[in-house]
Amino acid sequence: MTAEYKVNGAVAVITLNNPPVNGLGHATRSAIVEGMKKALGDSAVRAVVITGAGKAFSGGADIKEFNTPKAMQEPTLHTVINVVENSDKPVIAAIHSVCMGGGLELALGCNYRVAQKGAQIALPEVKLGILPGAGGTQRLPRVVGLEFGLNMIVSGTPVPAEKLAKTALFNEVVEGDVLEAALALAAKVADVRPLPRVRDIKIDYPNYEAFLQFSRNTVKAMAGPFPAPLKCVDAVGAAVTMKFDDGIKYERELFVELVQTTESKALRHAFFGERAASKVPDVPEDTPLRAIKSAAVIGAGTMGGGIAMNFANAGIPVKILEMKQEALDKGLATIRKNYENTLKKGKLTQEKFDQRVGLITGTLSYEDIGQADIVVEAVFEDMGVKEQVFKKLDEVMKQGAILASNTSTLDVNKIASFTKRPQDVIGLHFFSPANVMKLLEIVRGEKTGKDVLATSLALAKKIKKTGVVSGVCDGFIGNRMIEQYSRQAGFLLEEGALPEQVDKAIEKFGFAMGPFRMGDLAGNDIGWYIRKRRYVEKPEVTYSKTADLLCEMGRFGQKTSAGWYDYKPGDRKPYPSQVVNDMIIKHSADLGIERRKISDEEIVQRLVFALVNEGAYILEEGIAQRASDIDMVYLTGYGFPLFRGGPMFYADTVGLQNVVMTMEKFARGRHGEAWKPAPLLARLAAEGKSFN
Ligand code: 3H9
Repeated sequence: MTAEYKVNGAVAVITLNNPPVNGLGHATRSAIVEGMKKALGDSAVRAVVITGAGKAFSGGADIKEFNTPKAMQEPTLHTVINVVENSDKPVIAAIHSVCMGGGLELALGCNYRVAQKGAQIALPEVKLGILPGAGGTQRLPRVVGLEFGLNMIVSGTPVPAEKLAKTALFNEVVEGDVLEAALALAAKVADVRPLPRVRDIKIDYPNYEAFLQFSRNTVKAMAGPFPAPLKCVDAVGAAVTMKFDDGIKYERELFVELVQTTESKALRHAFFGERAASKVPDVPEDTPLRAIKSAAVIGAGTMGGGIAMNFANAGIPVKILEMKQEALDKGLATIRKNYENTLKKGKLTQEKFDQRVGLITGTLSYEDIGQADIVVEAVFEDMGVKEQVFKKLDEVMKQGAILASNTSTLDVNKIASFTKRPQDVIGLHFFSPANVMKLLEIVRGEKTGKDVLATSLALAKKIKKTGVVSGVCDGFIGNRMIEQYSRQAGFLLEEGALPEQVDKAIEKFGFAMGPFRMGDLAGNDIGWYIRKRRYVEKPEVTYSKTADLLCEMGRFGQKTSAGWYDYKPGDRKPYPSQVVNDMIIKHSADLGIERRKISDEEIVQRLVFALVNEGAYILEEGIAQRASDIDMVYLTGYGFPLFRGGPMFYADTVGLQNVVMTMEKFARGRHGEAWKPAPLLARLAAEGKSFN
């Protein structure tokens, strides 16, 4: 039963029991209405308490039901709340832990609310691209005020119950057992009439028009491509400008409109994608974890320093190993400076600053790191260097320590073979800047132990990263796909586009940064170095030599104040470069290519569908476990626009048949061989199916 009914003296207690978070799916909604009917029909019952079992009062509507017939099936959440609000016996919500979305809307339909201190209260719908659709926009401002209510609804940020203790949202906020407190209140109010209802409260805000206009302007500037935040303002506005029932109707219309938008579907896809990524079918959830109480990082460069900061931020002491004192001092000084900047911006307290800086120490000796529970190697990307490091780690590290490599492309199985304990070896691929970027690619070697994988996934959570598991292949999920994207970017230059056009087109699509601006930021010499190795190994793969020519000109990017673009000293703004554009045009002529005008649409399709096709190979080969894992890699590590849900989700929204048709068109052009659809993509398209 998804909600239990019990009578406790003269009080009926309805306990939501739909783990994990008492989502208000159809079965739970029906059970609440059943419970209410029983309570109203029982003359011995004088009041009703609604509470939640387990770790939540309620996390809200069941998001999985959205866009399915069940979402609309009676009793809808509106009906449930109407039954509660129209009850002629007082209904009291007893709230603990989590009270969000539809859960809070249900509580707002009750006559009284008692909360436990620490309970997280929120209307987080906006984060899913929708708005509270069961009265939240109309009722919350009536109890916490127009401004505070609007802020909660537009931001979706949880507020601890005690911060709302003085508002009309809660009759009581208690330290102890909330059910007991609710039962005591029920006894007190059982005969009080008329029953207080939130809908009857009038919002008193004389200057509401100016406030709403100000809110619209502010929210518009912050909402980006998402329609929901502005609609939240409109709906909250209705709480002051319309009669209650009209406001509810208006809110409903906006909700129905938003729930169908691609932006909302993309956000919900990312919500579930993030949670799915932490699950590995053959690694049970109860796999015993290894304790990670201390860490070591090899290499005090930008990457090593960033990785070390992650551990320190999570309260884990970390030792950084370097070969030379000078490099170590430089690395430690950079870390300190990073923290100082955060301190200066007021984003870190002095106490936290001291604590974090204090957790990071340096050493020049391998012997000093031997007792660490995990070591992450972040040395030069070369198999010979990795071999030396892992052989040494095998000698010095205690038994049971996790030996991780931050390699971005190299074979983790081979790295593991340098040790006598391949079960302890795993890839932990951080993205630069490692203390900021959310993505952590967790590369599972053939022999990686299940406990090592489970511990790495748990560690990702602890250091606030999105951990995504990848199998071993050249470049893993992210870089293997980006190679195809970069190849297309190069071909576009040869065929007629210039860097600025390519960057602008893909940035307009929503990418944080186009491929050429990104190259200039990361350093074009890094790709040059990788290409030299990669294309010697795979001579059959064609690629544009434009990027090599650029590097031969010494234009490595921002660090040399010259890359695809020109840069002025102390200024990161890219200026189109005449010499580079001349070089590109000359290169086309040398190849005998007649340059043509390329549309922005073609640019976007070639870059994004190149990702999609490689993603389909990766999925079919089992390198990624599921399409949403690939999307999470791109959303959290490569600046793919969130409102488009990731490359695989985006392809689904375009329609895989359309994707394949467009690829067939490209296959007839230059380097058409790159456009052979991956078998999985071809099959799904032919069957009218999608990746997700
Ligand atoms: C809404 O209410 C609309 C109404 O206004 C109008 C309707 C008409 N539905 O995050 P966790 C699952 S919209 C379905 O790891 P935590 C989640 O997928 C809703 N499933 O735990 C995961 O499943 P699995 C507004 C849900 O303790 C498991 O629960 N509400 C829902 O770190 C554990 O999740 C929200 O937006 C749901 N609503 O955090 C709240 N919520 O085990 C969204 C969770 O299979 N939820 N699941 O991977 C959250 O923010 C967090 O999950 C919460 C718990 C804070 C509740």
